[in-house]
Amino acid sequence: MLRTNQVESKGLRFDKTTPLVNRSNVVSTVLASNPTCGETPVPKPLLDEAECEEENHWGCADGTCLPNEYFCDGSVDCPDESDEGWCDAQNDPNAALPCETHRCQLPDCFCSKDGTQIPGRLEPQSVPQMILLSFDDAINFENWELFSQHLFKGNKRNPNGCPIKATFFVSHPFTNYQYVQKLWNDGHEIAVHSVTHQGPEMWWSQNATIEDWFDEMVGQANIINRFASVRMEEIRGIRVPFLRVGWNRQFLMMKEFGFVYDASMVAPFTNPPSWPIHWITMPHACTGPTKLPVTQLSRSLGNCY
Ligand SMILES: [Ca+2]
Ligand SMILES: [Zn+2]
Repeated sequence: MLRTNQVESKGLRFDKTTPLVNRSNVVSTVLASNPTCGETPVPKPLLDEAECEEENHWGCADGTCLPNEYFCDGSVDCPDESDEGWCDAQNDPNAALPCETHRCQLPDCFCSKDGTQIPGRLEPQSVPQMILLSFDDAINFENWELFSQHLFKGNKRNPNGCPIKATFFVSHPFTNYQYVQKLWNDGHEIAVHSVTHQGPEMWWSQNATIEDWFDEMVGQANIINRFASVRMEEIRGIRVPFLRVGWNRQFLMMKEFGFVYDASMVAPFTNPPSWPIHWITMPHACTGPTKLPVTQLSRSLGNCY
């Protein structure tokens, strides 16, 4: 049970007994606003037009040269704030380039224009099928019987004879951590799905700051560690509520904390379905943690994330 000592951080409120989020490593962020009526517009950065001497450096609007990864990383670095003033998911100088298969060659790069190509030009019939079973939201008495008495009773097995396991992306409201601990002890993976699961949906993509991302995801990792005794180093993945991927700020938080994968991106319904990696419209810089896209296999299933 969580209790006493209510603490507030911007956009997030939860009870705790001791600090659950270690803020010493948190990158402080003030995103400059894009120019709007009545405000002094943030000047546009020069980027490669600044002709910086050092390799991989770009120019702020005032000519200051900085490493190119500082542009649109969610924290202000240029003296004139121009590195963060012209950024969104469509305008990011570090965004992944469009797929050009002749320039993107293994082992350094792989892309597929329609999402159906398999690395190494393998045929689908010769690639072993692997099924990832995952669930998100609360774990409590309402779904415990389904998990313990039906899906994971031990009678469904892999080809090698081992019982099947799943990944549970756990959000805090209504979760009973006794069940989370039991699932982990039984060999399932426990991962993070935020503390609040708050709406509106687009808050996750557009408004959440890096500090909000730390509060929500690292905060939930700490809660799982404390109340379900799951080892911190074994909490590796996150899924964003409503699958609303959070652009660079989400991935910067993941990199800083050490989350190794995200499972929030959705590949649209196609037949044949998209091969697992489908990068063409990835809305953030092409670095950092692995992405495990969620592929829609049927139109008939409801969507409730
Ligand atoms: Ca920056
Ligand atoms: Zn959810």
